[in-house]
Amino acid sequence: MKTIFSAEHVLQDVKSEFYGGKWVDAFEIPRRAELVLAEVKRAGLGPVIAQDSFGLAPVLAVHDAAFVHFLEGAWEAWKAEAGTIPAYPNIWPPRRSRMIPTVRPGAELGRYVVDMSSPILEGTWNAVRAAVDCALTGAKLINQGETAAFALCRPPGHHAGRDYFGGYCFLNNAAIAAQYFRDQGASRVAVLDIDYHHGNGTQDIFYDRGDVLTVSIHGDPVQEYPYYIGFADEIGEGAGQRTNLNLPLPWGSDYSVWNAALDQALERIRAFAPDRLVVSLGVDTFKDDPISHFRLKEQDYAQIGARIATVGVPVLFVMEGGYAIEAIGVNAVNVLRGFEA
Ligand code: Q9C
Ligand code: ZN
Repeated sequence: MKTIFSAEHVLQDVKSEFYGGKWVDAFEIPRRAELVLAEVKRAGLGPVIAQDSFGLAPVLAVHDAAFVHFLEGAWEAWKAEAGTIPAYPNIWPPRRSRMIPTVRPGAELGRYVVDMSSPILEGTWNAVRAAVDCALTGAKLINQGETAAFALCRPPGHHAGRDYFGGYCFLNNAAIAAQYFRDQGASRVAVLDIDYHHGNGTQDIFYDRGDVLTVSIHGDPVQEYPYYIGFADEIGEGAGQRTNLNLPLPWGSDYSVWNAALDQALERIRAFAPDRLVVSLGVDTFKDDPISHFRLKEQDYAQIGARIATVGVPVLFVMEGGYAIEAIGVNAVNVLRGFEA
């Protein structure tokens, strides 16, 4: 399969993360994507191509316009007040706030970001747009007849909602691609999120819609980011009733436990009979991941890919998390090779 990769990902280059009450070396770093790319090439997965430009229309089909324009101008507004230091919030709106716009960049940041893991830097907007274009280019390839494509997106996207960002994510690459499939004629689209963390942004975006099935296997939100959302009783609402499936698992889950959840996920996806499948491909389920607590091994990822292939619909793989960087390439590419085997 083809891999879509943009060199512009390096523009999102965070040095430190506030983690466990301390500033530590950042986990979501440019080297992640470079190592996945190196393994794609080493393994001979297929051609690596650049992204096309799709503009903002497909982004605005998913995200709130004021939010998108905030992200677009956030660095310049912040720089004018704070200078060229990373833009972090130090305040968030309390529940029942009226959300009246302010003229202060820090207050606007707190309005839109949910945590401290996703600072805005000078190059953030360009990196984010390139990642979206990688996902859309993969979707376009599939619409042209490819059975699968790998959008090597960075920064990741699945924690970004219609009007918020966080968890290293800014715009929701997978959700934008899923909506693009709908707008280009697919009747039903499924999103399978196998990142260790719940795909809260994707769930939220499609929660009241019956045309996009969202399924996520993830660390139980009583223990894990993004907390607050991702519980098993969240099934969708309105027209989206029963088109959201959450499969939370406890810390320490190994592949036998995880694979049983995948059984349920695939059964639901097959019953939905989608025209297209988007896989939010995080490999932070790996046993050595520094911020996660599942126990999957290198070889398990090939099994996952093979099992996803049994659904028998075209699949767009979209890169999400994975922070054990010495293994991220092998684990991600094992899914893709397992799919093709
Ligand atoms: N103590 C992705 O994998 N920090 N995002 C959690 C928990 C945020 C992960 C800290 C983790 C976000 C795309
Ligand atoms: Zn994750």
